[in-house]
Amino acid sequence: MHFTKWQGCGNDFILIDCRERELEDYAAFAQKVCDRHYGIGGDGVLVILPSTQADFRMRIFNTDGSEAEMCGNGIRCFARYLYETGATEKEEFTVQTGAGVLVPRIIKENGEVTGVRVDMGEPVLEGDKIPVTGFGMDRAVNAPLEVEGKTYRMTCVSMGNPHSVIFVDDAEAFPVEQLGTHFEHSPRFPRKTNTEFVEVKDRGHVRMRVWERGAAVTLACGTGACATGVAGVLTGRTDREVDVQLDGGMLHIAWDEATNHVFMTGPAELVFSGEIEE
Ligand code: ZDP
Repeated sequence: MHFTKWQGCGNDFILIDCRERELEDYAAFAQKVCDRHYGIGGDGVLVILPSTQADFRMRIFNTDGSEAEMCGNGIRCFARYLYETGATEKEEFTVQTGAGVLVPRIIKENGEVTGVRVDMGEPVLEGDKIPVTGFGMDRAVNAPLEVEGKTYRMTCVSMGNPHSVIFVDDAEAFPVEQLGTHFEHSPRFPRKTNTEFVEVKDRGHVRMRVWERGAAVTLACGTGACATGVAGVLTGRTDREVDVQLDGGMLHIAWDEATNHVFMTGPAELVFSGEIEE
């Protein structure tokens, strides 16, 4: 099976085109190929499929084989692949995801692709829809969350997938590797959660580290950066446009007041391609 390997801010993916022929077990395939010793290595598998609702459909599987509703860094890689392989000549097109139909736009400078800007749709803030327990249809903003005997303040946002944003004084020093799994598996999150640990530098710049549901520590999370942008506004810490510095690069997030849509802009780079047994 032919594959291409991509990365967006160091968040890396194995991309497979299944428009002609589907795999029997994407979860098992993801667990095998994402392994950094016995497989290709990656934070997840992106699958290209046909769609009756949009130009294309995207599915994403985490390293543990679980399927996520959406992925931000992945959809930029997905879009660049389709544009550069000529699957579409349009610089802006539609993609069906578990978070609805989203719209990536290829960014070009002097004829060269330099990145992708994605209309990520509207953030979901009602507790039961994220889901996080204890809020009904109210928002969870600066709300207490008990983890490992300590109370943190969380702001919860869904970008199709669940996020809990924790503002901290020092992101570099925060023990993400030790505590991340305890946030992911907190009983407050019926579908588990991605967790962002965020230090505000100023109203337009934040430093974010992430523990991802089904993938542990990654160098970047695009939907997480979007959730961070929204949480920064909801808690009065940042403006509606913010640069999010991640371990693996920078993403620009804009939460548009008029449309309530979140726009994410960032890189997408092909690393290599090859063949692998299914
Ligand atoms: O929601 C989840 O289970 C995530 N781990 C999916 C992957 C999210 C991603 N890192 C992103 O950039 O949004 C790809």
